[in-house]
Amino acid sequence: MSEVVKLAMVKRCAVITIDSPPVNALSAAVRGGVLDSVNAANADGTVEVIVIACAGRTFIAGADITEFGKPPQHPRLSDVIAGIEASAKPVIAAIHGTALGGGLELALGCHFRVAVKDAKLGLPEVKLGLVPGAGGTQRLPRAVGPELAVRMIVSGEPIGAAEALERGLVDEIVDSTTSGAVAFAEKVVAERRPLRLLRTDDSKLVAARADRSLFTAAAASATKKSRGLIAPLACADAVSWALDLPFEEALDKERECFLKLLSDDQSKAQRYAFFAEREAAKLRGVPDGTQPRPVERVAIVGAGTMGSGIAMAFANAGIPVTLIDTGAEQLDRGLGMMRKNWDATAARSGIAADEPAKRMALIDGKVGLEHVADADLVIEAVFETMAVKKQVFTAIDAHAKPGALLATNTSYLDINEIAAVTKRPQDVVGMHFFSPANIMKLCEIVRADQTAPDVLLTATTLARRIRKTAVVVGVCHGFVGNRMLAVRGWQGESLLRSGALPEQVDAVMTRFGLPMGPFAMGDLAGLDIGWRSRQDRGIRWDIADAICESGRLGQKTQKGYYRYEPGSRAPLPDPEVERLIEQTCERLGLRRRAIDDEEILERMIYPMINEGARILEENIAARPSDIDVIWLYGYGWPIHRGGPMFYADQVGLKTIVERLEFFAQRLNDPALRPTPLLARLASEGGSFASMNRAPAVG
Ligand code: 3H9
Repeated sequence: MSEVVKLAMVKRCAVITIDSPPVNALSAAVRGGVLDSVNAANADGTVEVIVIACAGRTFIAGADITEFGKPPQHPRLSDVIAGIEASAKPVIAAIHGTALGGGLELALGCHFRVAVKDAKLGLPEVKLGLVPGAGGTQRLPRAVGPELAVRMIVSGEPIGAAEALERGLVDEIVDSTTSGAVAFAEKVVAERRPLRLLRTDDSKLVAARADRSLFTAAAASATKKSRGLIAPLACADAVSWALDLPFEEALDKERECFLKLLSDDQSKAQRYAFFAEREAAKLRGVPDGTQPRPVERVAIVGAGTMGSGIAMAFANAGIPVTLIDTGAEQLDRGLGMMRKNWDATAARSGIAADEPAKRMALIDGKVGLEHVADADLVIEAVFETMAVKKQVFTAIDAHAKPGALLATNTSYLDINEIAAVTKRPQDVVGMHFFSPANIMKLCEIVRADQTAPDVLLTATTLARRIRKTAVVVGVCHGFVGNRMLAVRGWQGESLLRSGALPEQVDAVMTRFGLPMGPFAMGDLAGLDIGWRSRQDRGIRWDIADAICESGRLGQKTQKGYYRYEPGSRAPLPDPEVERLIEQTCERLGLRRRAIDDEEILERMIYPMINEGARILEENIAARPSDIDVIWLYGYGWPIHRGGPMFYADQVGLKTIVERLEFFAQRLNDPALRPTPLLARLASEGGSFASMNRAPAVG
C-alpha cells in the first residue's frame, strides 16, 4: 500500500501492518497509508474483517512529535479515525508494546481491541504539555468510565493489558498480534458481533452524569500535584466535557484546546525535554560497534545513605548487589534502612507485599573490601574526601577482577586523581547519583581523561537499565549540576547581603516552579555540609557562616534560615535570622536596600546560565540540552521551563548578557561578566538551541 503501511490478506481478513521504525509514530505517511488501506479493504468484496497491527517493537506510540509546529499535512488523525469508525466491516486494533497517545486514540476508534499480555495502553500527552487531540478525552471515558479515564489522562501513566481487559479497554488478550488477532477477527465474523462504536456508547457515563461526586474526587486527586502546569488541569476539564457536552461538540473543544496548548511555551519546553533526554543518551567519542561489558553483579562500597540508596536502585532492577562496609554495625544500619524503605513502599501499595523480601534477597551484606572480587562493577560511595577515596580505590584495585568497572560516586572530586592510584585508569569512571538514589532519576556519568569508551558505554547502559537518566560530563569541581548549584548558592548569599530575606528568595523560586526554595532546601539538607566544605577550601560566606556559627544547622536543629516547630518540617520565617543578617551586613559595612522579585529571579538564574556557558566552553558538557537534562532530573527544575539553557533562549541571550553586565558592575563582581561564548551567541543573535542537535521545537 505504501512504504510504511502494508495490506495483506489472511483468508478473508485484511491485515494492515504499520512498519515505520522506531516506534510507528503517526507521520503523515502512516496516517495516509492507514486511511487508504481501510478504504481499500472496505471496497474489496472478499474482505470480511480488518486488523490493524504494527511491525517492530511496538504498536503506534502516538502522533509524530517531530511534525508538531510544522504546517499540518492531510489526512488529519481525526479523519483517519473517522474513516475507521465509518467502516462497514469490523476493524480490530491488535496491540503489542505500547499503544500511546494518538496510537491509543486510533485504537479507540476501532470496533474492537486485542492486546498481548505485556502490552501497555495510555494517553501520555500531558507529559508533553498537551491534552489528547484526536478524541482520546471523549472515547477513553466511554471505554473505561470517567474516573479511571481522568486518572490516566491527567497522569499520563499507561495501564497494563490485564487491567485494560478488566476495565473494558481491550476485548481479549491474545498470544500474538498476528495469528491471535486474526483468530479473534474470525470469531467476530462467525459470531456476527455488532460493531461497537465508542462515540455512541454512553453506558459508562450514565452513573457519573447522575452523580458527579466520584468523578470530581478523581479529577481533584489527579490534578493535586500539577504545580504550575496547565496541561493536567486542561486534561481534567476535557474529560468532564464527556459528561456535559454532545460528542461532536466535545471533540471540537478538545481539538481547540490541543492546538492552544501546542503553541504554549509550556508544551514547547516539555517537548524539548523529551528530545533532550533522548539526545543525552547519544554518546560522543564512542566508536561505532563498541560493546558494553557484561554486568551481572555490582559491589557497592559504603552502606551509608548514598550507598544504600544506590544498592536499592540496582535491586529494584533485579541486579544482585554486594553491599560492603567496614563493620557489621554500619552494614546492619544500611540494610535496616533499605528494608524499612521497601516495607514503607509496600505498605502504601507501591510494590507487591512480597517484593521487600525478594529485593532484600538480592543484597549480600559483607564486611571487608576483598568482597569486591566477584563484581563486574564496583561503585564507591564512601566519605567525600580525597584521602579516603584514594585509600579505598587502592584496595578496590587490589581485589577487583580484571575488566571490572571501578566507579566513584563522588559529587565534586577530581576523578583523574582517584584513577591515578589504580593500575587501570581506563576502567575508572564517575557515577554520580543524587540523593535519595533509589528515587532521583539523574546519574551524571563522569568521563575521566583515560576512561575507555566501552567503560563509558557500560556505565550509561547500566544507568538506563536501572531506569536512570544518564548524562555524560567531564571532570571539574562539582561536574555540571553541583558546579552550577554552587554559583546559585553564592547568589543566594549575595542577595541576602543586598537586602533580600530567605523567605522572599524562596517564594520567588517556588513561584518560578522549583519544588522548594534554595534556603528551605539548605535547611533540609543540613547547613553544616556546605559550611565545612567552605572551611576546607578557605572560603567565607559571612551570612551563611554566621547562621551556622549560631548553632542553626537546619531542620535537624529546628533552626536554620527558618525556624521549625517540633515535629514539623514547615519553614517559618524567623526575626532572629533577619537580625543576624542585618548585624553581619553592618559588620561588613554593607547598606541593605529593598530588592524586588525580578532582581531576585535574575540574580539567581542568569549567573547559573553563565556558568552553564562556561561549562560548554570547557567541554564539560557536550551540549546545552545535556545541562538542561541534568537540572530537570537532578535538581527539580520545572519541566515546563525546559531547563536553564532552554530558559535562557526564551528570555533572550541579549537580555541575559545586558543584565549580567549590569550586575557585575553594580555588585562589583567580575565573576558575573558574561562568558565569551554567551557574549558571542548574544551578539550574533544566536541561541543555545543552535548548539543542540535535538530538533527545534516550534
Ligand atoms: C500525541 O499522540 C498527540 C495526539 O493526541 C493528537 C494528535 C493530533 N514521535 O524513547 P525511545 C523517537 S502526542 C516521534 O528512546 P523507548 C525518539 O525520539 C504523542 N518520535 O525508546 C527516539 O528517537 P531517536 C504521545 C518519537 O523504547 C526513538 O523514537 N505519545 C516518538 O525507550 C526511540 O524512543 C508519546 O508521548 C513520537 N511520538 O521508548 C509517546 N516517540 O532514537 C512518546 C518516540 O532518534 N514516546 N520517538 O532518539 C515514548 O514514550 C517512548 O519513546 C516509547 C519507547 C515508550 C514509545
